[in-house]
Amino acid sequence: MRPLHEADPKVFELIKGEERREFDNLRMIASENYVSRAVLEATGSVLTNKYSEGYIGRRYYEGQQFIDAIEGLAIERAKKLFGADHANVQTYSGSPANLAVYMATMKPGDTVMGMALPDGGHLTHGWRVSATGQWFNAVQYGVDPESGLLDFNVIRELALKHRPKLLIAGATAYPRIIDFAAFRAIADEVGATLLVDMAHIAGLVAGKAHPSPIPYADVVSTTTHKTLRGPRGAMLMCTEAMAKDIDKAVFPGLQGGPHNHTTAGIAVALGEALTPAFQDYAHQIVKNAQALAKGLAGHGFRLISGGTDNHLILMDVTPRGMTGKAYSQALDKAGIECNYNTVPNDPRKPFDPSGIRLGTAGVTSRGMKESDMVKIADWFNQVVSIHDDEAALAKVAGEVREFCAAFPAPGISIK
Ligand code: DSN
Repeated sequence: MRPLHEADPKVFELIKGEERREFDNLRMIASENYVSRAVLEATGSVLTNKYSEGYIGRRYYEGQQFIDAIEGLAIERAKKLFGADHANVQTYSGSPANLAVYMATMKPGDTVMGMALPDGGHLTHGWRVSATGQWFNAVQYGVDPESGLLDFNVIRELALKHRPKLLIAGATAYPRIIDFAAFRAIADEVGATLLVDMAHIAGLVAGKAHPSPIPYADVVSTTTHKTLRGPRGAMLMCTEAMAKDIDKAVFPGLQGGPHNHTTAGIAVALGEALTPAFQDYAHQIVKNAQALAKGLAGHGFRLISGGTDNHLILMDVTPRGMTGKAYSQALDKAGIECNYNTVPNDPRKPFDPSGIRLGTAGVTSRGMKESDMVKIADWFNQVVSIHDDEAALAKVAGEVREFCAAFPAPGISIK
């Protein structure tokens, strides 16, 4: 019955250290956020004790009186929030969710077409080191190297040539609105199932700050922990026509028992996303990203596609004399967290590429606004000139810490 700090002080101290770190730093990794206290409580609940293989009313274990109701709430809220016909909230995370769509729509060796990882796609969109690139015939499209934009003439030509069974739209590092209608038209022309992976932009879609893929896609996959601001997890939403195949692919096709504590956290996050305040939040994320983009461009950084329509910025830092890795490591020492990233047509290797990727979901959750982005852009600029001066970087980290202290962080009790 002992609390964690008594039962296992080592783990307790490490968690406290991470909490402090998350409070003191500008967390600008585009796929991260801060969940609410309520989501944390649901995720850290006794629901972790329960097995419930199967679906509501058809389980392989007894004692589902509360689990069925929790899963039902998550499903109803997902359907309402996104206007979907059907939702499956059991997938463990984004990669297994995408794999379930492969299983529901293809046999090994069939052709999938998705966005290449170095151009902003995801591993599970058919990249060669992933099971999706090894077990399927993966054809990859990219972005135009000059504009950084999707070129639908090229994508259409590729689809007509290879006739994929599954066409995937969606990205992890694409700063512009994705034209889902254009993908739908290509899928129809070649007879492909259209999967939209909206993991990065789900919160923006929920808050009506980005067009929804639901009217266009046969299946939509999403993680729940990025702009949507829920626990680490994922969901699949699809048409009635695909519901049975999707559910069968998730369980028993790929998974056993769902993680019920995560399902409860997802239900709570979806409830939060259904409020008017979440719409304001989603729009503020975009306003902040645009203000930050303007500030960074003003400091001479080369922004891929020239700016952003969503929560993320991808920029080539080599014109400022840095590589992505050295720069992101220097930023981390200065209390600003992002990740190094390839840029379209990157001449450098993925482990030390030309760019960095950053996002505004986390800082917006702390209540930061456009004027704060100007200050943050100035720090990005300053870190270039002091990147190998440990003392100067530590001084900026101190300023960042002081700045962050004025913004409460959801889920974190430090004040
Ligand atoms: N790994 C995630 C990201 O950082 O974008 C995508 O799943």
